[in-house]
Amino acid sequence: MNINTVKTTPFTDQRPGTSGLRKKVAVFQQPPYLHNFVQAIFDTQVSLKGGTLVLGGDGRYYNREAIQVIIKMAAANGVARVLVGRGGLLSTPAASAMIRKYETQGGIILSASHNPGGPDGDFGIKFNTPNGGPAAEGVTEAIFEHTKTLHEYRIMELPDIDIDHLTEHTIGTMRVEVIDPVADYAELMEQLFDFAAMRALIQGGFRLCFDAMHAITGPYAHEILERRLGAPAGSVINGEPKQDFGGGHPDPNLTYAEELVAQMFGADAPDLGAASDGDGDRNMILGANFFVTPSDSLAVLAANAELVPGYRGRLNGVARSMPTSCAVDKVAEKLEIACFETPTGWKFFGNLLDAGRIVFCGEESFGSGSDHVREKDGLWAVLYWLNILAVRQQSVAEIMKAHWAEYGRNYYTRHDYEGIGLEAARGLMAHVESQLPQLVGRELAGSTVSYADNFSYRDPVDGSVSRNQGLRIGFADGSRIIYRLSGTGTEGATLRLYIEHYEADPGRVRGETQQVLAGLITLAAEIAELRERTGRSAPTVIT
Ligand code: VG1
Ligand code: CO
Repeated sequence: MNINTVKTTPFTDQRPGTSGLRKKVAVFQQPPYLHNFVQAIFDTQVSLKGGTLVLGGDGRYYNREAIQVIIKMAAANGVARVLVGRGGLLSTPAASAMIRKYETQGGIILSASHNPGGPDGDFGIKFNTPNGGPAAEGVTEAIFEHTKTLHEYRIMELPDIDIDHLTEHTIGTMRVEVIDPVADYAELMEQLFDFAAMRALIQGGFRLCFDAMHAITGPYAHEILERRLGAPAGSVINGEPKQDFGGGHPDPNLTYAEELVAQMFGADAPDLGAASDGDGDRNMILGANFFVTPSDSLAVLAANAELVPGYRGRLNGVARSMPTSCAVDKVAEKLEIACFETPTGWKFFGNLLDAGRIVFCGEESFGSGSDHVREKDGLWAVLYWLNILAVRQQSVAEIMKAHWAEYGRNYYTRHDYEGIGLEAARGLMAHVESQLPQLVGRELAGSTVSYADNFSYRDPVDGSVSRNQGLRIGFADGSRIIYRLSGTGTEGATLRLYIEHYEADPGRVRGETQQVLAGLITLAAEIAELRERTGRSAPTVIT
């Protein structure tokens, strides 16, 4: 078998964003775009030489082709062993679990997460470090720097290998093991949760509906919810992974998980509804006629840790991303545990988890997780809720209302303006930022602005500093307005506007979230000259 050293020209646009490098499929399909980025990983992550690499993806279009390229490049770059999910499949949390369990030198995950797939959709690639988590900024920057000067890549000349059967291959000095993508993950879940109590709940007639959105979690949900927990067949819908996610948008929110939402807000709704995204790290939780915001969900997980075997007696700290609502802060205050505020993106939780300073972390973008892996974990959150429901014997709505009564309620919404021009988006952010110093101390929308800044984060573990992580305006009454530009899109810019209002007495404010927040939403638009600068009068998606 020949190793080819191929001359290449560097690209200038391979800087990873919030979660890996994401581009249109057509960009990745054009050699040597993928090859260059993969070579930059091998060149900079030197422990992979002679080490083990976990490899898998969410099954989207171009996943299989990319897997073959990476295997051949791994062989040519001296990797000793590759663990690849059967069919090239691995959910993001399962890949993280596998990196940790087999103590590998890292993993490559192929996914553009919640972005649509198919030939005209998006593709992505992400490197995870030996802790199982997305590479920290220092690592992604080193990879990016290298892509700018790369002149050759190495690839083994060989036919495609069979990744559809649980077998082993030897390629030169490298071993490739095709592994069951579900087994290790399912076993980990059994260690964390009270499966007996959950089985009993379901046997007693509790009904659930899990929407896998034709993405990666289908096989995981069939195995865990239906086979191991005994939920009747049909409890998992859209459970067959498809390369284009069945033409849908694999983003578990009230807009895109239509079929699930119709069931959960229809007559005779199941007791628990849930959905996950393209790569299985997000979750949406619904009760019968009830939506749980992701920020509230994180708070509920933390408040109920004593009910769950894997977490009883060990909750010492929590973290949330800056734009996530402060609901979990209230729980941390009451439990007298640490609470950290990090920039958006799971990579910022890694150090805190590794150092044992937090057990739970989460984001408003339908992500929550714990120290069991180093990624957010969609199905984990669903099982966690199921465990709570089995113990408390209350409905999702009852649990949420009792939570608000105890901790107060953080009304919260995110408005996304997708596909606005890059220039307009940057101009808007600069305009907001220029006003921040003058806002402090002013009385706006019924409260006084107590701080207004461009969020920057100093990692308490390694001291590294990340700047420009979003513009925030905080009020004396706990309300917040936050502006951020997305770092996962592949076209133009997406502005995210996050609005929050805290109500200590949940009985006092009546009305829908959008109504309660209307004053702050209008104020946020005015400060940003939103309509004038973007030409939009309404957001693309509201969550
Ligand atoms: C979005 C979310 C962020 C999340 C990221 C990756 O990033 O806001 O909270 O971590 O997606 O999620 P951005 O930069 O577009 O706002 V996904 O499920 O990759 O895995
Ligand atoms: Co995802």
